[in-house]
Amino acid sequence: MIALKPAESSRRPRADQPMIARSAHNPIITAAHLPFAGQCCFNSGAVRVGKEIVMVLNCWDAEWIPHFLIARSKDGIHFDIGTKTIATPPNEYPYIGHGDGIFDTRITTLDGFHYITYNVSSALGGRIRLIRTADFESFDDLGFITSIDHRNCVIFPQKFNGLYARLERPNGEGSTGGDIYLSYSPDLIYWGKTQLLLQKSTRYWESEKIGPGAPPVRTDAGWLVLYHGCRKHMNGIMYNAGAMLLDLEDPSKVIGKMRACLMWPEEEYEFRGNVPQVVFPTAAVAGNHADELFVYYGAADSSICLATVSISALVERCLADGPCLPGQP
Ligand code: BMA
Repeated sequence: MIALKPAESSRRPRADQPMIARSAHNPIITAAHLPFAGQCCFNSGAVRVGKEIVMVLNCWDAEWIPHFLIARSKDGIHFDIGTKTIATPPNEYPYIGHGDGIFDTRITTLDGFHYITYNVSSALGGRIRLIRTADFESFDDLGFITSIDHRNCVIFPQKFNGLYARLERPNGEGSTGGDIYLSYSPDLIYWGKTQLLLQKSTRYWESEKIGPGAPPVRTDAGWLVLYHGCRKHMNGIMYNAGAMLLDLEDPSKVIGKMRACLMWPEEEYEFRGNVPQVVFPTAAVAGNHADELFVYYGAADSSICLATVSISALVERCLADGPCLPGQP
């Protein structure tokens, strides 16, 4: 007779990624928390405003119509979710009724405002749109800030030589793109001086495409950027998370980058959902002490999760691994 052993938890410590810890409360926001009958919520931006964390919660109702709701939390885990949606997909071709509608919010606090970027689906490809708010009570729609076929746009919380800066990924994967670019703007609306920042494929776990995840976090050693990196395998595409460090004065310089994946799907809630095997970071905000980051990420396109990470450990790891660019061992 075979003796059956109890199942082991998949939350086992790993020697190669000691710095990221998933919250025991995960998933922290699911469809069950929504103020209406909903399908799911995922990939939502967040910022710290004083003692609160404010999230622009991206969720879909029972008719699969997208909503952006304002959610607030004192501990970063339990959120009070508002009922008023702050954005809806444009009501005309090529946007109306297409795909997920509006999704992937990110927030950057800059010059006394909070800027919310998000993706808008269309029959011709996705675009990025921008909202500005001072208080998360009233909102200005600043319109589209990219042409067709862009996604994953994060704005730096600081200007460089008088210009705003953002990281973005023109759409595409496989042989047709999937790399991260840096652009500048005098006014957050018109963008240019675009240059390639980081190509996919420096490591297998990020071989299919990469894209900026959370808006950059300023540290003494450089800009810490969490991003997603995907690999294609026999059962689809797996979304992992990585980290890189950019020069403080010149963010076009990658000064460090983790060789290993920071985080990859391991838990059941990251494997079971609308799109299995997805961890998708969208926010990195100050945690409970000076060295802690709260990382918010979407899991399996179905729920929102929290992980904590030590800023200094992440910075040290990026610097120790070096720029780690394509073609370098
Ligand atoms: C990306 C985005 C994300 C999503 C991911 C996995 O292209 O659309 O919203 O989490 O795919 O489906």
